[in-house]
Amino acid sequence: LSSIPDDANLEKMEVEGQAVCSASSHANQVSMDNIPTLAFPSISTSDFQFDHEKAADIIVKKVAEFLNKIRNARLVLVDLSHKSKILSLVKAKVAEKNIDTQKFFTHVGDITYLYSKGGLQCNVIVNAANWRLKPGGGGVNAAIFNAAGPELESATKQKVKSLSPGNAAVVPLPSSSPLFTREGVTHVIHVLGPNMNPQRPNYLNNDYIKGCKILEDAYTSLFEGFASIVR
Ligand code: AR6
Repeated sequence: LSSIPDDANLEKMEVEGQAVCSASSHANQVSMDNIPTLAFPSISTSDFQFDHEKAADIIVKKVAEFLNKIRNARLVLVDLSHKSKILSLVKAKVAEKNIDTQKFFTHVGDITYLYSKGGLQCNVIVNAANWRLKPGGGGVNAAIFNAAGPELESATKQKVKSLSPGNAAVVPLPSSSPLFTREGVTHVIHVLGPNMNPQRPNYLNNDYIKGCKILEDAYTSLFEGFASIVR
């Protein structure tokens, strides 16, 4: 497989407000489109207030484990801003490890517009959900349920009623969903991470022994969910 635009290029393209622009980068992008790709947000580090440094360590560890097991797949960590602290931390930690940067990279953009605005084809996206799997609320959960339309809500209800912290649920997206037609997303994986926000359910009261274990479990189950789609 030829190379894809690296993270710096993707970010540059974003800064310039353009989709994948040059002919060569477009060709490279297209050649990578066959590889199953999972886009995921950083679980628990915004509304759930989980420590960024600890989360970054866990992301890098779990990504490395996944890539050692599954060869024909790529993972993309997504956040909305170039100033994202979690993206910077993960990038710095990845640089110290032997991780294939074509198989794992970061991307700045809205996870619900990866193809149409970022030129990045991702067939599976992850949602940092709440335990009731309710639309709305805020953050990436609200964005994904809004973008996917009522199809995601009904498909989710058929599959699963609630989630406990550290668990994930794979939901096939009906082909009538705008996320399917516009972005090429075939599955959404809902995951519930550990919560360090006293205003939210399952509050862990700063217990990072439990919290780190739950965050590791969350990444394990979401990557396993992705592997079950890829196989
Ligand atoms: N595209 C990409 N990344 C995003 C987007 C987006 N559209 N929106 C947010 N992020 P959060 P949590 C990033 O708060 O901490 C919800 O209300 C964001 O910058 O969505 O796990 C649920 O219902 C951050 O890096 O999830 C739960 O109750 C990451 O996504 C609760 O929040 C996760 O931020 C879950 O909290």
